Amino acid sequence: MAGERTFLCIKPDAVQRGYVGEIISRFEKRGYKLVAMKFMKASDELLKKHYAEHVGKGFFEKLLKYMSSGPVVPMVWEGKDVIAQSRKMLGATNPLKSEPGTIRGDFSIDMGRNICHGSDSTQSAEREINLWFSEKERVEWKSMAESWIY
Ligand code: RTP
Ligand code: MG
Repeated sequence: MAGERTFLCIKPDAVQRGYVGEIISRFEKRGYKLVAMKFMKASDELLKKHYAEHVGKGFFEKLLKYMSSGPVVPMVWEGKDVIAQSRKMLGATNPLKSEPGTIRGDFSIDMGRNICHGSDSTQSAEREINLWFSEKERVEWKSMAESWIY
């Protein structure tokens, strides 16, 4: 459905390397609609909730250090099949396994510096959107381009 929403988060390495505009641009150009966005440093408390499924794993402390090392750009995007499509656009978790043309495949080479997060399911998307954004921070608006996209 066109109203499907996902949570994406541009990670600290991408902010430092100047890829914020490029990443946003890929989702805009594909035809997805931006619903919410902020620029912030994520607290350990928030990141532990966000990556709850990974707490206790061998790579967790490194992941926490990486994700809290600088500002991030959390966002909500909307559109047809956006959860699955944005994961495809990101590429595989390990950038060495990401196809060229994907965000990770084009801009990264290390698993611990993989540029951008995307929700992996409907349930994760709902949980992550609610975790990072209040209802007031989500902007309800009509895109004038929509009738040319759908
Ligand atoms: P993300 O949640 O960030 O979108 O990444 P993902 O779904 O593709 O991968 P996930 O399994 O959820 O892992 C979350 C992040 O943890 C780091 N990681 N390191 N073995 C490792 O060293 C390892 N495994 C995962 C990556 O930064 C990954 O994106
Ligand atoms: Mg994940």
